Amino acid sequence: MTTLDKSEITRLAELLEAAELQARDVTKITDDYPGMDWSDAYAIQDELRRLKESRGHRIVGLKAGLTSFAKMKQMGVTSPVFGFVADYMARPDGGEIVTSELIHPKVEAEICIVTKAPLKGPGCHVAAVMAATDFVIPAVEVIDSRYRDFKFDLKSVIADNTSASRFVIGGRMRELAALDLRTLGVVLEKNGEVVSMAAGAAVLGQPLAAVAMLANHLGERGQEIPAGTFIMTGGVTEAIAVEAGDSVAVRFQDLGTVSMRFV
Ligand code: OOG
Ligand code: MG
Repeated sequence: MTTLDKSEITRLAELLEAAELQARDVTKITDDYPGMDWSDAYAIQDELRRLKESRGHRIVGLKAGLTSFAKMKQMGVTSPVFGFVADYMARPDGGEIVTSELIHPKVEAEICIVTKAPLKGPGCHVAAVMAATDFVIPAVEVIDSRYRDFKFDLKSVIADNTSASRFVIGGRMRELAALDLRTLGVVLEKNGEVVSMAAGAAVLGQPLAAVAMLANHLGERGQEIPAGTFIMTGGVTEAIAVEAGDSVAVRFQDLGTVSMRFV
């Protein structure tokens, strides 16, 4: 049950989508709706998804966010959030990202998987995720909160589809059995300088735990993760602000490098 009515949910989804498409920030929606709850927040995100699908966009992946201690500390929150990525957000490895389309972009390094079997909560755990993992692939997510100064609370950021904006899949795919995701090192470079490093364990002790949480979150709502789903497990380091002129390369141990230029 939501506390907001259907017309308010639609209005807020339209407001957030307009902010995204026009690259204009807005104040966080909990300022106007302090009583909104978790189901309102996800209902607004679901409406945002419907708006995109109704315009012919396809949802091409799911994401967990705020799954590492570095990110939770950076954003001042204490629990993960879940969202989606759409086809128009994808950019090629080594390609350009146009900053005039964005408000205040930041990059984050993400360990991702593609599933080969459905995952359904409640009760989904890391071993079930292992059994359902087809392969591991690295990505860089460009997040761009629609909220002024990137300041939000959890409900506002969920409604804003967890700041999803652009993503670049790159490097090379590997079988899960060939990797130790916990010790997998990640080095994030901006303009040739190392700006952040971490290992996979930064994400909930084991990045696959983020996928189990996502399956359990969807399970509560009667949904599952279908086979063949691309899933981003959340930034391993804090997010790094970028602007036009910056180039970013993220080196993932055993998974290659993902790079892009901001123009
Ligand atoms: C929320 C999105 C977080 C991640 O990987 O932690 C996210 C934000 O920090 O704006 O995508
Ligand atoms: Mg992310």
